[in-house]
Amino acid sequence: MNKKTIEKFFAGDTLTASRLMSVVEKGGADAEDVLNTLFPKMGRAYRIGVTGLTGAGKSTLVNQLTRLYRTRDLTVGVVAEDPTSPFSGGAILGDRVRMLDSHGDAGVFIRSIASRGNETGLSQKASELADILDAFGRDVIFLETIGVGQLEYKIRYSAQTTVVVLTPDAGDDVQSLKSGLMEIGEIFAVNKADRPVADRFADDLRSMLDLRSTGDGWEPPVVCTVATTGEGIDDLAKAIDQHQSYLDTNGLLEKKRIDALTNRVTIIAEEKLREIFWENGYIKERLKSTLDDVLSGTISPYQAADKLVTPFKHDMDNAEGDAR
Ligand SMILES: Nc1nc2c(ncn2[C@@H]2O[C@H](COP(=O)(O)OP(=O)(O)O)[C@@H](O)[C@H]2O)c(=O)[nH]1
Ligand SMILES: [Mg+2]
Repeated sequence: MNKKTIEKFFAGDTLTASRLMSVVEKGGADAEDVLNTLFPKMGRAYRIGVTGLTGAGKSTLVNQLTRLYRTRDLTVGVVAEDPTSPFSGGAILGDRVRMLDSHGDAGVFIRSIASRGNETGLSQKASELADILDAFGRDVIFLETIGVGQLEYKIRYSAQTTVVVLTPDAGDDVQSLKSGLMEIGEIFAVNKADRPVADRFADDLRSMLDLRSTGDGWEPPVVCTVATTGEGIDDLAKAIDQHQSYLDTNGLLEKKRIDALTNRVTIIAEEKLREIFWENGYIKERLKSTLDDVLSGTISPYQAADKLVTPFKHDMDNAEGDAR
């Protein structure tokens, strides 16, 4: 990264920040360089994960919360995953439009990433874009992610507080909700509470959460919201404040930081290992010959895979021996 870019970034130039985020989004060596250079300045922002199914009202809620945080004079960054439209392959326009509310306010920086089908990679990208906003000096960063299955589990590692957004959809009861979402929620927003069944849904959710034991002793509150009108937003913000001070007074912020960084290093190391493996000439060569053996029925896929990884395992065993 050149010195001038770094200077401009730290002087608060949004165009430079935006450019660096594009570099990070693309990935590769340049992205690594940016993330390495900015790393010492990361870790100051408070990150709030907002997750839930598409259409639950996450963007609308984030918009309302952003407005509220701005009245507290906090600067805000938003990283939002856009669901990919099956027709255009791009981000659905509506999502961006709804977020336009805060445009023109230099204290709000919104960045959306279109999901490209690579969902595990996406959460990491979202975290890395949040890292940039963190280094850029934003006080609060919202990470809006689409919670599906296992994937949102990873989000927990990059946010201090995770808000799960649910809707009281007709015919849906709490039990049928994806368990993954239930596990990661530190605060539950029952949005679209203008629907008649919302109160019952919230009660069901509360009694279900009562049965759940949380590892860190925090009892996740359930807050009813109507994101379109702003009803319940104050309560939601209050719940976030309470969670933040809970983490703070119980020394859990540091624990989250350790978990997050451990998770990050692990993921990156695995990625690098995979890359090194498949770029290796010997492996490329060996893959062909072992595949021939599998195709002819001489060895099984497991045996073939063993043949590929054995030399690496030897090297690692040696390294382990040397370390002792
Ligand atoms: N009736 C009602 N509609 C809402 C509410 N919150 C969001 N919506 C609408 O639900 C749709 C999806 O909202 P959006 O924020 O884009 O959801 P996301 O996909 O989770 O980000 C939009 O048409 C919103 O206007 C709410 O509390 N009540
Ligand atoms: Mg959205």
